[in-house]
Amino acid sequence: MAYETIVVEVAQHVATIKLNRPEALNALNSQLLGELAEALKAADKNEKVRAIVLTGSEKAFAAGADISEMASKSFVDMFESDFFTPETEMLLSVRKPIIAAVAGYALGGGCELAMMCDFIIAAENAKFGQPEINLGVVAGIGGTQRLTRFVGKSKAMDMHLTGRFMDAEEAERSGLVSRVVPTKKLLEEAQAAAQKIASKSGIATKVVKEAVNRSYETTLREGLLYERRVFHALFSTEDQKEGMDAFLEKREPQFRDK
Ligand code: CO8
Repeated sequence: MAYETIVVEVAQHVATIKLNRPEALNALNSQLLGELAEALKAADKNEKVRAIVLTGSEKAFAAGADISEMASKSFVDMFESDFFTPETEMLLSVRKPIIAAVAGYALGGGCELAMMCDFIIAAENAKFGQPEINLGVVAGIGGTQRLTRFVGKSKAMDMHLTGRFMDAEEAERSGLVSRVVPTKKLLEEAQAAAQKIASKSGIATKVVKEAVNRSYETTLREGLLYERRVFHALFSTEDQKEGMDAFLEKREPQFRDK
């Protein structure tokens, strides 16, 4: 499918989806989010793809929801269209791991989009923020909930209430991002991480994703029970036998997702 606001490339079992509205710092409008949802669905179905990298430009991952598209909307418009819920729910339904590779601005909906991915690798020039307060609104696709879980109440309140930005170093220190890399190397590092994931058992990576995400949704006791059951269940796979045999035979495993 031909996209106008994103660019998709598949190489070495990794789909790289690049947000591409440079004239608006990748602001998220309905066309972009629709195309992103389509591309994610296609990548999740594509047997050649085993991991996904979502990125933007060096200047902006995404500077938030498109303000020019939203400005004149009424409550009824937002409510009836369930503004961007179906598109963003699509991202949450993807079963393959998604890495957000963030350079430049990740603001408002852009920060929220990055937080919906499985982990974030930040470039040294990354800037995260939830500046919706400056527009007289609040975050709308998870910013008050997810940022709080990542960085704790105090920093989340600070960012949401003052609208200040967090740089890459603070984001790493606060647990928002998994690592910070030189800006010029961002895509290379994110793709290398995705290729590493792609070399694992596709069953185990999907189970990891489900289990870690479950830790946000349930009690510790239920989460531990779930983990124990899926750990036991993986002993029914050929990949478990292959992984453990390969270790004992001192060779690289050849996983077959079976
Ligand atoms: N929407 C629309 N256009 C934008 C946006 C945006 N969010 N951000 C930047 N642009 C446009 C600018 O209007 C400008 O266009 P033009 O050249 O035609 O005037 C172009 O991008 C370049 O921007 P600037 O000239 O402002 O660039 P600077 O380097 O001076 O500043 C900033 C960069 C600091 C990022 C600045 O552009 C800015 O503050 N942008 C707005 C950030 C913001 O408030 N984001 C939150 C938006 S609200 C939101 O995300 C709510 C999420 C709720 C859920 C939605 C689901 C997706």
